[in-house]
Formats: sequence, structure tokens, C-alpha cells
Amino acid sequence: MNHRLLTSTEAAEWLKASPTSVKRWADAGLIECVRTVGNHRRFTLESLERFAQTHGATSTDASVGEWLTVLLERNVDAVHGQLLLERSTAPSWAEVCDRLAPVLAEVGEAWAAGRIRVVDEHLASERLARGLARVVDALPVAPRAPVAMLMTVEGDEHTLGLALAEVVLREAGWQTLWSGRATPLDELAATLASRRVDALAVSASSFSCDEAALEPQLRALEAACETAGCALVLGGNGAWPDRATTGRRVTTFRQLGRVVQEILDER
Ligand code: B12
Repeated sequence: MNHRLLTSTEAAEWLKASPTSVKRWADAGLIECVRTVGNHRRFTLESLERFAQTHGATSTDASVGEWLTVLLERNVDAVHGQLLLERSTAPSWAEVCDRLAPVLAEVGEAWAAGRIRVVDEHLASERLARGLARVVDALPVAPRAPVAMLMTVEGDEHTLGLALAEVVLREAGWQTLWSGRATPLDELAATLASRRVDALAVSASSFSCDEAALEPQLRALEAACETAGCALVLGGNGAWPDRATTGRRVTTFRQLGRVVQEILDER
């Protein structure tokens, strides 16, 4: 095992991609990376090999472009069709969901660069949300299946990460309860105490970039889950406090698939 850590430039050379793409794939959780004290990204050769195996660096760029066309210019049927097409070339829905990370990042960059309007972003997001909902509805679960509740952190309207997580949970045989955006934290403990919830999955998108604002929310989430005896899963590229927590930090959907299995194995 080669332990030497590679810089983003060296990783880009190895992947025959641009350092910007490597950084974007890392931030989207597609390539595992570690951070130096100076917050620089560093990569192991193994993580690059894993990425190249599943993505093959250049093809990802091409497919991001295709996805943008479908999301921004076509309808929900076309989005649903594209999702099924991706699934036909992937080992799992978790893999498909990970392939969508750079697509969402690209939508954000197109908005930030003024190439698309906020309304375009709303329309594209809703098409994807509805396409994913059709996939979820087609994935039946057993009556006494484990239950996961899905919510975003307070103030965060970004629910696509949750919609992707819901597909992965259904594929893993979990029932899902969509609480989504604006879930009041002060009601959470009572909700978790009033019904069987085996895991609470919480999303903080990169919009939730203030760690100090997330700290009290994380404490409330930890306390509610501890009292109810349910697992806590933390997702999204938001500024989750970098400290020991009873929550399980998840950055990719393949990882989510593994984590929810661990939760069941531990029961
Ligand atoms: C779609 C979108 C919207 C849509 C959301 C629609 C919807 N139903 O979700 C709309 C148009 C409503 C919107 C609104 C806004 N947005 Co917006 N948005 C986006 C965009 C393009 C995608 C968001 C998204 O879903 N990403 C997927 C997220 C959730 O994934 P992630 O954090 O990268 O996490 C990854 C993993 O961790 C995993 N994951 C995510 N969640 C979870 C949860 C679990 C349990 C698990 C296991 C895994 C997991 O999935 C992701 C992919 O791998 C992003 C671009 C981006 N880079 O994210 C901008 C972005 C987040 N938005 C941004 C902004 C500024 C806004 C607005 C303020 C714009 C405005 N002026 O109106 C508002 C704020 C609304 C609010 N209060 O939240 C900025 C945030 C910048 C910043 N640091 O503050 C971004 C980064 C765009 C940009 N490039 O600047 N947005």
C-alpha cells in the first residue's frame, strides 16, 4: 500500500483531468481525500484508482453535460428515463446517486456564474426531485422494515441530497419518512419518542457553511437520537462541526449504503 499523499495537481496529472475538476470531485465526495492542517486536499493512490475505476475521469465530464441538458431543458419523464439509463450501467442506485454529485455542483456553478437563473435552478431541482420520487415509489419495502427519517438542518432549503439518500435507503430495504426542510428541532425528541425510527438522516448543504450555527443543532440532534435510541447520520458538504460525535458522518451514497447496513448489524 503506497502511503504517499498526492496533491490536487499530482492527482490531476494521474487522472488526466484538471486540478479544478479533481477539487470539485473531492468536494462532492466522489474522491476520498484528507485535509492538511492548512486545509489542502491530499489523495492516496488507492482513492484515485477507486475513482478512476468507477468514473473513468474524462467520461464524468461528458455525462455532466448530458445531465445538465436533461435537467435544464427536458421534462420529468426525460429525467426519470436518464436515471434508469444510469442505473442500467451501474452496480447500484447508490452509485448512480454519487454520479449526480458533480452534476449538482455544476448546476450551482452555472447559477453562481450567471449562466442560469434561480428559476432555472428551481425547475431543474424539481424535475430531479420528481424523477427520484418515481424511483423511490418503484422500490417496495417490507412492512416491518427499518425506518429512517429524513430532514435538513434549520434554514437549509436544499433537499436534493435527502432525495438521493432516500433512493439509497429504499434500495437497502428501509422505510423512509420525509420530514424534509424546516423540521423544528424542538419537536424532534417528541417525534422520535412517539414512533419507531431506527435512523435519523440529516442533510446540511454547502449553503450551511457556518460551523458555529450548526454546533447547537448537532447537539440537539445527538441528544434527541440518544434519548430515542436511534442512529444519527450526517450528510451534505455543510460545515458539520469537526469534533467527536455520536453521529455518523457520510460523504458519499455508497458509504451511506454501508453505514445503514452497519446500523442494522449492530441491532
Ligand atoms: C439546487 C440548489 C438550490 C435549489 C434547492 C432546491 C431543492 N429542492 O433542494 C434552490 C433554488 C431552492 C436553492 C436556493 C438557494 N441556494 Co442553492 N444550490 C443548489 C445546488 C445547485 C445543488 C444543491 C444540492 O442539492 N446539492 C447536493 C447537496 C445536498 O449535496 P452536498 O452538500 O454537495 O452533499 C453531497 C453529499 O454529502 C451527499 N449528501 C448530501 N446530503 C446528504 C444527506 C445524507 C443523509 C447523506 C447520506 C448524503 C448527503 O450528497 C451530495 C452529493 O454527493 C447547490 C450547488 C452545490 N454545490 O451543492 C447550490 C448552492 C448550495 N446554493 C447556494 C445558494 C447561495 C442558494 C440561495 C441563497 C440562492 C438565493 N439567493 O436564493 C438559496 C438559499 C436557500 C436556503 N435557505 O437554503 C450556494 C451556497 C453557497 C454558500 N456557501 O452559501 C450553492 C453552493 C451554489 C453556489 N455555487 O454558490 N439552491
